[in-house]
Amino acid sequence: MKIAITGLSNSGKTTVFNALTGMNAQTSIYASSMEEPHIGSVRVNDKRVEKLSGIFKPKKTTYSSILYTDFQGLTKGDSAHNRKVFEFIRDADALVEVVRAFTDEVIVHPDGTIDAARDAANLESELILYDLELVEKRLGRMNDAAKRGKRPDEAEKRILDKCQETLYKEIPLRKTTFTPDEQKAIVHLQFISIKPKIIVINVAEADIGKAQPLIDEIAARLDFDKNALISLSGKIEMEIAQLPPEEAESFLKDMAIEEPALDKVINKGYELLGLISFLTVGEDEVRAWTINRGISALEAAGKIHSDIERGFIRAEVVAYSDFISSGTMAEVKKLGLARLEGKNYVVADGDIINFRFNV
Ligand SMILES: Nc1nc2c(ncn2[C@@H]2O[C@H](COP(=O)(O)OP(=O)(O)O)[C@@H](O)[C@H]2O)c(=O)[nH]1
Ligand SMILES: [Mg+2]
Repeated sequence: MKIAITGLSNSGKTTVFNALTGMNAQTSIYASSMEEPHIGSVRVNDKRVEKLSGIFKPKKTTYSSILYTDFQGLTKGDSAHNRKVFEFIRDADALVEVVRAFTDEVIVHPDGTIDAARDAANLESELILYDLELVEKRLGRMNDAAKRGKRPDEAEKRILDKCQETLYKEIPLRKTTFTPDEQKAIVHLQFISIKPKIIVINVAEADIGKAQPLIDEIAARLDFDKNALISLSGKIEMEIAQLPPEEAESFLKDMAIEEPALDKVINKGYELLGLISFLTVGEDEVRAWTINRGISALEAAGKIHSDIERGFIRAEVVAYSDFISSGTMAEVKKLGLARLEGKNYVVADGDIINFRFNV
């Protein structure tokens, strides 16, 4: 999964990037003209993988991972600059948008004052504007082609009209329901406002855990999903991410932070994107596989290898909790907790799967 961090300059994007990746990229009090993006991969701390690895003692343990990118800030009203930023993040699966709520005289806000709800609204508008340009360019090209006698693809035109209508109302495309066919028809356009978005409110250290009013305000003003709003202190979280795990834990307690930003954002990302994990175990490898909720055992097999999908016979499935309560695979089988499932079985989060296949 690829997540792009975005937001205005000096909102704390790079600080949050460091908090989420444990890296130490240069932050700055000046609006940076960074040309090279920061890119960092981080593993998804899945307790189940850890536990299974302890039991099977495999040669290799593989967690899912997330790729974060941090690029230049967006600028209100500068669509040429923003286009460059959006083109860089157009293949991301989701956005993490940082809005600034901390005050610090030394760190200039590009619009002069601190107003997180205003910034969130402005950023949403920039996403919408970019997509609107994209739609209009596409429709314009279709029109030109029609003038030259080429019959337009009516289905695509209908969907583009629907997008345009939504965007005109200043509604991001993520709030529109598309049929699976419509989704397929527009996926190549790589809209930005269609991507699931998490808004991270970067609060001052003293405001940790006190941002509910701000969360409510932003949710109301943007008609934004409250569940996708997170508040945290980028600065503190960045410090936490640099600490060895034991120290981090006591620091979190001291600061009354329930869950570090790193886990919070990943969990929200999984939830918003509808992702789950299934697990494979053995002496060679214990591994987590990230998939979309609702996919079949056959498709899950294809995630591992196309041969396993092609030669699929059955999926031997054990729920993680059943395995843990039984202790060993032999015990699981004795208790009748291992199931043989067919191609169409819908994989559940935490399924331990052994694919039987024949090539
Ligand atoms: N006081 C305070 N300063 C912060 C916080 N987050 C970031 N900063 C500072 O704000 C400045 C800009 O941060 P940076 O991450 O470089 O912002 P970016 O331009 O969005 O990448 C840096 O000096 C950071 O140390 C925070 O939560 N509290
Ligand atoms: Mg930066």
